[in-house]
Amino acid sequence: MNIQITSDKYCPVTDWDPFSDEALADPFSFYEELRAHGPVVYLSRYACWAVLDFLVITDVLNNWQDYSSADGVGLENYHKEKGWRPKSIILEVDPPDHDKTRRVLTRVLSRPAMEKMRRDFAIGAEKLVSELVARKTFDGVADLAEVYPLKVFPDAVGLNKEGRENLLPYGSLVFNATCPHNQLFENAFKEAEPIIEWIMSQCSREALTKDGLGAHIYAAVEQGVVNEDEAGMLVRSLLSAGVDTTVNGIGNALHCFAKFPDQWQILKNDPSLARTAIDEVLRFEGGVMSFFRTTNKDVELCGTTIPAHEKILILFSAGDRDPKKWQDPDKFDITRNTKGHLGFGAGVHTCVGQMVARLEMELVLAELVRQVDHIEITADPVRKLNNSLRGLASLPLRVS
Ligand code: OVM
Repeated sequence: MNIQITSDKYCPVTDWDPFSDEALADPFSFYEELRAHGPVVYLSRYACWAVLDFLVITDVLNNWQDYSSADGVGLENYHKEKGWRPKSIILEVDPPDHDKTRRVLTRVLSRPAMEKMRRDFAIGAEKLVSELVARKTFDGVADLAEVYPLKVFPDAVGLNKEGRENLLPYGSLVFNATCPHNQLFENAFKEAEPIIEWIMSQCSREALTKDGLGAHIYAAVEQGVVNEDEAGMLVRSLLSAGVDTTVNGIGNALHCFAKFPDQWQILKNDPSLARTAIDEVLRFEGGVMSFFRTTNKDVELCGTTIPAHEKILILFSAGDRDPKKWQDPDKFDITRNTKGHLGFGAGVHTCVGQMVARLEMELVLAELVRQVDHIEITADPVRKLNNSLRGLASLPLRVS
């Protein structure tokens, strides 16, 4: 990569493309190279700034006043242009608007709902893992990571049984769209219309069962907290953020434990480590690799002046490998203190659905710990490239 320092930006300038296939496939070596030049760099290709250091990232994420989400968390700048879809009323707004919608989802995902999900999801995990263990060889992504969330989560939301094959492509759209209109973006949008249409049709009150998370969102209308349209938009948020992310989470977890059998043995010996193991998977592999913020005013960040209404790329996955924060950051170590990792973000927008994601990952891991001694990779894993998500398309496994 070509790093040049120009005086007008007062920070390193690079033409590196974080959304190139090469960077998305293995971002970590690039982060390291870039980090050596400073915590903030200017990406000339996209006319935006990027932040790499854990502390700088958490400062930015905690300062929603200056670093806004309201102009979108993608490269598209709603201050200047229209987005590809009506913007999310929870992700792409700042307080106080954000707090109102967030409270609705927080309540919908509160303890009684989680306890019900735990009971239902546990049955699904037991059944699926038992089937796969009996088969011995399977694809960790196509047969497990994609199957499990796509069964349990839409059931919990209260979605129709038909059309669920649209959920993953929609996730792919949503997360590819936070970035430039590159080939990945174009591919995701090739046949997008029927997918978007199906998703929107499932967000209405009538389309949902009477007792799922979706119906609970609509209950907030009766309480006068949100209106009918807003309730539909919050269902859309669940469907946007709740599927692809957990598929990758489970796939990445399988990948880590297959790659590092010593860590699998540590987990087998002490299954109570499952929770930190999940956090370490999220730190080590990352979930969402990057999102943007937009400056609300001229700001000074690590000595660099950034004008108002400019985009800043938050490289969560770089922060989670920052050696100033993490000892031996490139080591997958489920016994480390993972507190503060950026796998679910940080600040007011920290993932509101993380208990659901954790639950799914935990139940799958727990079931594997119970039934499997060894996990081994039988052929090269294939990466699934996405502009903001890190995950696999295929992970051939043998378990015994
Ligand atoms: C949303 C949403 C929430 C989190 C992540 C996300 C782009 C979307 O509310 O639609 O991915």
